[in-house]
Amino acid sequence: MLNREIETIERSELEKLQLTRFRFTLSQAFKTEFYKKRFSRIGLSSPEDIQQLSDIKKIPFTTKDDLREGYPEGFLAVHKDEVVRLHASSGTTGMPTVVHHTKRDLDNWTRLCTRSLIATGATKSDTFQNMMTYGLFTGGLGLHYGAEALGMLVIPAGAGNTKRQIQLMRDFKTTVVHATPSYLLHMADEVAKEGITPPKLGLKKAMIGAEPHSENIRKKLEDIFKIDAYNSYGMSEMNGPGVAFECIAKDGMHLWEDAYYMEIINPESCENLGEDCEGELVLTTLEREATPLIRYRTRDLTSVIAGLCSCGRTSRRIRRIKGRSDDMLIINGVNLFPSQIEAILMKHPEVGTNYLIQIEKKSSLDKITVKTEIYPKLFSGEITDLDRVKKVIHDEIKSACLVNASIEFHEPGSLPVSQGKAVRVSDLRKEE
Ligand code: DLL
Repeated sequence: MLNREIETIERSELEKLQLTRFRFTLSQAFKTEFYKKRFSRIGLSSPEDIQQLSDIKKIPFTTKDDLREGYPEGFLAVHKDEVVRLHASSGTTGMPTVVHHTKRDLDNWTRLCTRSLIATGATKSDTFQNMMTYGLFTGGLGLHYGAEALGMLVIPAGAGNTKRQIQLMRDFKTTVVHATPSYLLHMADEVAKEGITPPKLGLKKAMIGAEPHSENIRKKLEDIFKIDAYNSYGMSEMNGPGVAFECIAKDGMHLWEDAYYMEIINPESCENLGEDCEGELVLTTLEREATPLIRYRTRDLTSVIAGLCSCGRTSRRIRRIKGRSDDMLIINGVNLFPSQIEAILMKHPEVGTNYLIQIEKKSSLDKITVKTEIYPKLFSGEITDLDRVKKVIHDEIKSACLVNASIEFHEPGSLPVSQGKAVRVSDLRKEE
C-alpha cells in the first residue's frame, strides 16, 4: 500500500525532513576518518554549520576514488559491533568500494525496496523469482528482503542456469521476475529453444535494472513475454536497488527523496543544473548510519523530470540513465553513448536480443563495428533483404550519432552472453 504520509508529502515538508536527515548524515560523517579530515580542511566544525539544504554545496564531492582510498573502514561511522553486513562493489579495476550496514540501515533499505515493488503494482499474492546474483553484489539480497517484507513468495534462484530458471517458473507459477534486461533477453531465446512460447510462462511483471538499457529494450521484453517491465536503478554505494524505481505510470523513475538528496551537475564544470537539464546524478544518503556518503558522484547521466507523476507520489522522477559519463566513447572526435546505438538497433524487429559494439584503430582512424544477432526467419532468404536492413541501420546510426559504423549480422546465440551485467562494448584501442 502507498505510504501516503511519506510518499505524497508536500515539497516544503519534504525539504524540512531532508534538512533534519542531512544534519544526521553530517553528524555520522563527523565520526568517520575520511570526512573528519575533509571537514577540517574546509573549516566545517559541526553539523550546525549547515543552516539550509543549499549549504550542501559548501561540501566537496565524494568520488569512487575517495571510497577506494578509504578502503576498508575509512567511511565507517559506527562501532564495528553495530555492523551486521557489508556489501562491496562489482568494480573490476582497483580496490573495491565497501559499504557497511547496521540493522537499522538494512531495515531502511528493505523499506525502500518494498516501496519500490509496491509502486509497480506487485502484491503479496505474487511469486517473485530473483534471478540476480546473490553475494557481495546488492542485486540479490536487496529486493529479496523487500519482496519478503511485502509478503511475496520469494524464490532466491540467483543468476544463471537458465534451464532451471524456466523449470522454477513453470513449477511455481512465478509472476514477477527480477533480472538484468540483457539476461532476460537471453532467457527469451532459451525459452523459445525449449519449445515454449514465452507468454505461456504466465509472467506478469519484470523488474529490470543494474545496467543501462533503452526504452526499446523494455518494449521488446514486454512484447516477447507479454509483461510489464519496470526500470530499477541503484548502486552499491547507495545500498543497491531501491534508489529510484518506476511506478505503474512508467514515466521516469521516482527517486526516493526522503532517503537520498539528489543534485544534477555538469560533469565537467560541476555546476548544479536545473530540472530537465541532462547531467551527472550526485547523491547524498539521508538515513544511513554506518556509511554516510555526501555528494557522491555517481557518474550516471540523467535529468530530473519536471512536474508531478500521475500516480500521486511526490518524489521527483529521473529519466532513464543514458549511460555513465565514463562510458562515453569518442569515435574520431564524435561523442557517442552505447545507449544511442542500442535504441536504434532495438527498433528493428529483425534484430535479436544481443549485440556488441567493437572499436579498433585502423591507420590512425577509429573504426566502429556494430555486431548484432538477427532472427533469420524474418528474412525471405534473399541476400538483398539482409543488405537492405544493414543499410537502414547504418544510415540511422549515421544520422543520429554522426558515426560511420559497419554493421555485421550474426546468428542467434553466437555473441558472448554474460549472466550479470552485459558487456556491450569491446574497445580494442585501449589494448594497442
Ligand atoms: O547494479 C545495483 C542494482 C542491482 C540496481 C539491481 C538495480 C537492480 P552496482 O553494481 O554498484 O549496483 O552498479 C551501479 O549500475 O551506477 C549505473 O551505472 C548502473 N545501473 C544500475 N541500475 C541501472 C539502471 C547495482 N536501471 C551502476 N539503468 C550504476 C542504467 C543502471 N544503469
